[in-house]
Amino acid sequence: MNILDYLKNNILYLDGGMGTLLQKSGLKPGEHPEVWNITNPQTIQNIHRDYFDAGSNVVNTNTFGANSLKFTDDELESIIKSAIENARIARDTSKGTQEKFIALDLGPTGKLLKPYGDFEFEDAVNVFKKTVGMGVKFGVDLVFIETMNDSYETKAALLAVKEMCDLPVFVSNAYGEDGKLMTGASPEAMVCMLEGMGADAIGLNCSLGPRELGSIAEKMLAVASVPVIMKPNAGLPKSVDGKTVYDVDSDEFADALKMMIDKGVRIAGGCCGTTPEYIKSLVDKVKAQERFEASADGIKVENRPDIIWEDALKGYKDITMVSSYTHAVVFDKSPVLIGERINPTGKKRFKQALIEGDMDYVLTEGIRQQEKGVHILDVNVGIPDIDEEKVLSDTVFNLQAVSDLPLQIDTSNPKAMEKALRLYNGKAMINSVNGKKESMHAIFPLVKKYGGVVVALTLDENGIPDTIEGRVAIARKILDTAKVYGIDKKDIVFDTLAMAVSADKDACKVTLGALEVIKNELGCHTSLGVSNVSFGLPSRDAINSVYFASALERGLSAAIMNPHSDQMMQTYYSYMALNGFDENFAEYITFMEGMKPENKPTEIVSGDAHGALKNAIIKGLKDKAGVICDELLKENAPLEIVNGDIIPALDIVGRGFEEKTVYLPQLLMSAEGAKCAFERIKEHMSGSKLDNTKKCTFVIATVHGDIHDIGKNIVKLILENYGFNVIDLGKDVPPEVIADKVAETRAPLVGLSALMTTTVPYMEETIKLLRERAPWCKVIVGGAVLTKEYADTIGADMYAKDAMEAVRYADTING
Ligand code: B1M
Repeated sequence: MNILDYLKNNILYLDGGMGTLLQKSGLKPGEHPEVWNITNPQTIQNIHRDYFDAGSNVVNTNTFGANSLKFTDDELESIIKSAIENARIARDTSKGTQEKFIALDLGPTGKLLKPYGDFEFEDAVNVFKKTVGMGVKFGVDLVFIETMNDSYETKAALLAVKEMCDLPVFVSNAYGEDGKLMTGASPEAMVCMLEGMGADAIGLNCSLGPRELGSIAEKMLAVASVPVIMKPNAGLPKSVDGKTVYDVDSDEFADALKMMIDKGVRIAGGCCGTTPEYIKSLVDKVKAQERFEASADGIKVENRPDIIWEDALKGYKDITMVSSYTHAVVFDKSPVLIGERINPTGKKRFKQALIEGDMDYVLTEGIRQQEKGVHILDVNVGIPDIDEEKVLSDTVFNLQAVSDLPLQIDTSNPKAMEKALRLYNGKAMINSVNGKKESMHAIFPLVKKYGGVVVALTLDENGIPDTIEGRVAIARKILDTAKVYGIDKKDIVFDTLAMAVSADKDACKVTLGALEVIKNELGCHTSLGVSNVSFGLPSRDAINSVYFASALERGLSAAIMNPHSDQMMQTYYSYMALNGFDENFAEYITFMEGMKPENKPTEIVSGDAHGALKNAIIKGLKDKAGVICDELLKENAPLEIVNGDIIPALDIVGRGFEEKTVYLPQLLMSAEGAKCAFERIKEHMSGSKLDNTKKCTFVIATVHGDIHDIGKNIVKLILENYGFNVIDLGKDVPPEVIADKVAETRAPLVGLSALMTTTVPYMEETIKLLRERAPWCKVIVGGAVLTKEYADTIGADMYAKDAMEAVRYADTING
C-alpha cells in the first residue's frame, strides 16, 4: 500500500532514536554511524526490527549523515545500499503485523548556506540529489527530510527530492526553545514554504521534549493542510556521571504525544533518547484509547482515532499566505501592503544603480520601505539591455540577507522568474500571470514546482476587457487552467488592473466592479497596483489615496503602493482603525504622532557619517559600511571608529539577537558589515606604524569552540602597529595547538579571546596547559564575556578591556 493511502485512515507511527542506541552498542564519539550499515549490519537490523516490533509503521534508514561531503561516491553507494537492505531485512523478519514502510533518511549537510555561510544553494541541492538518487535506486517507500534547522537547506533538500523522484516526501525541522528555526523561521513560515513546494507531511523533530514542542505543533496544525508530524526527544538532555540522559520516560512521553494526536497530529514518533519502549508505549496508549466515550448527553459515542483522523485529513485550510525565511504573511481581512519602490520605471537613479551594479542602493530602497511598514516587497529590475536573469536573482538573493519581508518577484521573463524563485528562501508572490495561453503555460509550472501565490492579471490575447464581465470571465479561465496544473485557488490573487482614469472616465468603475465580483462570487483574493490610476494627473497622491480607500471598501486584499506617500499610509491606518483591525487605534496613533514634524525620525544624512556607519552595519549593508568607513577615516582616528561606531553597532545587533528581534542571518550580515569596515581600517593603518621599535613575539587566538574573531583581529592589528611580532592562530583554536605554538616559538606573551560563556572554560583549560608547557609566558585575556574577576579566577595574568589595554600590558613585558 502507498503510504499516503495508508495515512488517509490511520495514524502513522514512526521509529525513535538511532544514535542513542548505536552509542549503547559501542559507537565511539567521532565515528560515522552510517558506516555501521556495512560494518555492523546486524546491530542496525536489530534496532530497525525492534522498532517494527514495537509498532512503528515507518523506520528511517541509518543514512542521516550519508552525503557526498562526508563520503566518496563509492562509499556512499555502499552505505545507502546496505542501509536500505538492513531496513528491508528488519521489515521482513519483524513479527509486527502492521503496515510497514522504509524511509530514506536525509539529515542536514552540516554546512551553512550562502549568504550566511559559504555553501552554495545549488551545491546543497546536488549533494542531496546524489543521496536521493541512490536511495531511489535501491528502493525506498518515501524520503524523510529531518532535523534541519535552516529553512534554506530544507528547501534545497526538498527541491532535490522533487527533482529526483515522485516518492512521497515528509519534512521535519528542529525548532529551538524560542519556537523558531536557528535561522529564524516560524512554524507557519515553514508550513507555507514546504506545502507550496509539495511536501506530503510537515512537522518537527529533535531539540526538545514532547511538551515543549506541543505549542509549535499547534501552530502548524492551525495552518497546515497536509498531515503534521511530531517526533520529539525524550525530554531535555542532562549530564549524569558524564553520560547524557533524558528527563522524560516512555510513559510520560506517550501521554504527551497522545495528547497531541488528540489535537490533530497524525504522524508520531521519537527522536534523541527515545527507544522502542517509547514507541510501544505510544502505540499501546493510542490504541487502547477507549473506543467509546461519553458524549455530552450521556450516550456513548464511538471514538476511534483512525476514524477521527479521516476527518482531520479533510483538514484543508483555505489560507492564502506567502513567506520569507522568518515569517508568513496571511491574506486575511486586513489589507496587505506591497512596496512598489524596487522598480526602475521612471526612476533615473535606480536605473543607473542597476546598470552600475550598485546593490546597496537597491537594498536600501527595500530597507526603507520595510521601515515604513509594508508587509511584502515587490522586486522588479526590468530595464532594456540588462541581464535580467542575473540581476533579478542577485537582487532577490541579497535582499533576503538584509530584509526578512516576503518578496513579490516581478518580471515578465519566465527564465528570470524561475531563477529567482529557485533561490528564494520561502514562498514568494509571483508577479504575474495573465489569461494568455502562453503566459499560463510558462508560469503555472513554476508556481507548482517552487510554490508561490501568483498575481493573475485579467487580460488575455484580446487585450484588457473594458467591462466587468469581460475581466471576470478571464479570471474564471485562469482559475480553470490553474486547476489543470494542480494549483489551488487560494494560491491565485487577481489583479483587475488599475487603469489611468485620466484616459477613461469609467476605468475606476470597471476595475473595482470586477474586483468586487471576483472577491464575492469567485471567493478569491485581489491585488491592485493602485498608483496607476492617477497616471498623467497632478497631485497623484490625492487620487491614489481615495482610490485606495474605495478599493479597500470593495474588498481589496493587497495593494502594490508607495509607502513613502504619507497620504496613502494615512488612508491605510485610517481604514485599519475604522474596521476594527487596530486595537485601541494604537497603530493609527503611533503613525500620526510620527508624522508630526518634531517627531519625524532623523534621516541619516551624509553629514552624519557616524550614524550612517552604525546603520550600515546594523542593516548588514557591507559595501556601504566600507565606503562610509573610508569617509570617516579622513577625519577620525581608526580606534575612535572602532570604539565609537563599529562596536556599538554590533552591540545593538547583539542585543536584538538576545531579545529575539534579530536572527542569526542578520547577525551574520552585520558581522560582515563590521568586517568590511574593519578591512578599510586595516588598509588605512598599514604602513603607518604607531611605534617603530621591534618588539617580542605575541601569540594570539580565539579559544576552542568560539568563532568570534572580530575583537581578536582588532587587538592583533593594534599590537602589530605597536611593533609586536604577532602570530595569529585564528579562531576556534584547541588548547594543545596554542600551547604547542608558544612552546615552539618561546613567545613571552599569549593573548586569548572568548566571547561566549560556553567557551570561557576552554580559555581556562588553555591557561592550565600553558602553565604546564610554557610556564614562562604571560597570558592576557579579553572578550566581551570576561571580567577582571573572572580572569583572575581562571589564572590569567592580565585582563584587557580593549586593544589598548592589551598593548599597554604587553609593553611592560617587552621591557
Ligand atoms: Co555571536 N554571540 N554567536 N556571532 N555575537 C554574541 C557573543 C552574543 C553575546 C550575542 C547575544 O546573544 N547577545 C552571544 C553569546 C551569548 C553567551 O555566551 N552568553 C552569541 C551567540 C549565542 C552566538 C551563536 C551561538 C549564535 C548561534 O549560532 N545560535 C554563534 C556562535 C558560534 C560559535 O562561536 N561557536 C554566534 C555567531 C556569530 C556570528 C558568526 C554571526 C558573528 C561573529 C563573526 C565573527 O566574529 N567573525 C557574531 C557576532 C558579530 C556577535 C556579536 C553581535 C558581536 C561580537 C563582536 O564582534 N563584537 C555578539 C554580541 C555583542 O558582543 N554585543 C555576539 C565587537 C568586538 C570588537 O568586540 O569581541 O568584545 P569584542 O572585542 C573587544 C573587547 O572585548 C576586547 O577588545 C576588542 C576591541 O575593543 N577584546 C580583547 C576581545 N578579545 C580580546 C583579547 C585581548 C584583549 C582584549 O587580549 C588577547
